[in-house]
Amino acid sequence: MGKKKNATKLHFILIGGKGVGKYSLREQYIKGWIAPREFDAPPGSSSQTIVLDKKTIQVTVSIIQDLKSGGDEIENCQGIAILYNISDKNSLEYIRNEVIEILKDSSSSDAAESISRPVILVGNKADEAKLNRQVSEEDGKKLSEELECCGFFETSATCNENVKKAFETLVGKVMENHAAQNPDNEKRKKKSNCVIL
Ligand SMILES: Nc1nc2c(ncn2[C@@H]2O[C@H](COP(=O)(O)OP(=O)(O)OP(=O)(O)O)[C@@H](O)[C@H]2O)c(=O)[nH]1
Ligand SMILES: [Mg+2]
Repeated sequence: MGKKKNATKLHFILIGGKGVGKYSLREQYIKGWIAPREFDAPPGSSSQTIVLDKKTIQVTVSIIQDLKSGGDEIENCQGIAILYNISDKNSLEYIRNEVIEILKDSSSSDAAESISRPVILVGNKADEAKLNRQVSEEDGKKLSEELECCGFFETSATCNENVKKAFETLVGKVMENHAAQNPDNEKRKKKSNCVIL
């Protein structure tokens, strides 16, 4: 459709430990589809076009399965969603022990400072909170503050809770940064629109 022609293209990545719900969260956000429990997820990325604040944005979401070989995608993305599973405390430890290190720029020793793209922290499987919670909301918040995330959300991919809100916070933050970095572009666009009209 013509609408897609001028879409801003954003590429996000999902990172997290085994079975935290990376595929389910992505499918829920992009397709509104709940993956069956034992579904063998195909590799690759998934996209959708959204309109936020009157801007058309094509959001592509890729899953990083292997931290060691995902370097290029991590380097080139505009936003990162780090996932853990609230019913598996090892999945939070995995972020502390493996993920933070991979996201760091070699130039800085401070974890938060060195992650230059917007990051959200997502505690998935919130629907299991009553029966199986192993990570408190406080501990999730604490980690998100340490990493200076632009958002922290407990989500349920299965029940479609907070999924859209989490991704759109990331989209909003990236767009805000773009606008702050290119204030002239925004003005110029508005001006040229006036001339055309
Ligand atoms: N209760 C509950 N189960 C979920 C949720 N999201 C995913 N699951 C289940 O968790 C399991 C793993 O989900 P996936 O989406 O395959 O997770 P993944 O992170 O891609 O898994 P790997 O690729 O194996 O690391 C599946 O059985 C899903 O049905 C959720 O929000 N709530
Ligand atoms: Mg998967």
